[in-house]
Amino acid sequence: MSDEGEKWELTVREATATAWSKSETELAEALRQRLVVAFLGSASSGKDSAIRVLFGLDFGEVSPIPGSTSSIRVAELDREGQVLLVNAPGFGDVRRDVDSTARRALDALDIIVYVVNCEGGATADERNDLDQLRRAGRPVLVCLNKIDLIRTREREAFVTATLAQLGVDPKEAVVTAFDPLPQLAPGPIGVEPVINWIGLQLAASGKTLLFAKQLRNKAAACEPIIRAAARNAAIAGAVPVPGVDLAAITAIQVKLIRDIATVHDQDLGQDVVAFILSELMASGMRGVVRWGMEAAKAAGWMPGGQIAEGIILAISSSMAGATTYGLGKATVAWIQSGRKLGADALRSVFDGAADAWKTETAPRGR
Ligand SMILES: Nc1nc2c(ncn2[C@@H]2O[C@H](COP(=O)(O)OP(=O)(O)OP(=O)(O)O)[C@@H](O)[C@H]2O)c(=O)[nH]1
Ligand SMILES: [Mg+2]
Repeated sequence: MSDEGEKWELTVREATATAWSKSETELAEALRQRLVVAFLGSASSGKDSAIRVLFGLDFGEVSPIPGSTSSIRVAELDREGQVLLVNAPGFGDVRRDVDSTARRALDALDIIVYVVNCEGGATADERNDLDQLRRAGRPVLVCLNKIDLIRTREREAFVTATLAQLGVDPKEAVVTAFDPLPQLAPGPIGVEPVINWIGLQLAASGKTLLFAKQLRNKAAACEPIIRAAARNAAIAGAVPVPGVDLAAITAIQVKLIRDIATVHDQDLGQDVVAFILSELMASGMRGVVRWGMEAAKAAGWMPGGQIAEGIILAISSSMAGATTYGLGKATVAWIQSGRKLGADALRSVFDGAADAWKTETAPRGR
């Protein structure tokens, strides 16, 4: 290995060691949290189907906790009882019908997923429900479910009209088919946007990891975690190249790798994390740095080799985001390959993802 390569690896190892104990504490804290997610909505709208496709769980076979009634069931999703699911019709005040433990769960709701059956459109009862839930001040995601039953060319107009009827902002809604008819759709629709919305919503309370751990689709579960890390890295704005202060960015990336492992029910040692970081970032970095320079030249930012200070900042922030996103996606690929994926394959996942992030976050109209 070249001198520069060795120096780089040492720097990464030191930065990883520094970030390790902080990430240990943060991980433990995140896993100590409690989470309550409710699936509400009128009869047959698709609540059980949503739970099945998200968590890989047949809610009907989970025994409800005491205090639940047949119409409002509360169940523990994990053995430790930290994650509770509520499954209830949405009409009126659902708290009325339950007692003790179940009521405490309802009082601690973190997220409400309100499932509407597209077939037949929205009803006044649903509008009232949503008004009431919003007044209670909980985040509510509206799923316009069974979209497969609406003709493709009518969908857009239908969705716009239905959301207007319900008084729901399109940003608070996802179009879904949790259990589509096989002849109308090859598989569920809208599951990933639902996971992303909930994951990003839970980031503020630090409960995203607990939620992600319970999901069946681990790659999708990691997406909001990777996105949040990439955004934080972009804010930290440091460029992880040799010679530049690595501390802030490495702390975010070490935490990211450990979170991804946790979602997959795995535990990676400090050595392995340092290895992933130095391997991926060192090899991926050259391309990313080149990209930054090319972009700056193309934009006419480097007249005579001079770069204005503000522009360097803009590039480095964007690179920190892109490399962190690439790192997250490569880590998922590596873990899902049973830790077998080779360096070249990893690098190509890294490059592809970093590029996708750059395209997605590039300022428009330039
Ligand atoms: N076509 C279509 N059917 C769906 C979809 N989601 C659910 N269904 C069907 O709708 C029916 C009701 O789904 P459930 O998931 O049991 O709905 P629920 O809200 O739990 O119903 P209740 O508990 O009875 O209130 C089932 O036959 C599902 O297969 C969808 O996206 N498309
Ligand atoms: Mg049901």
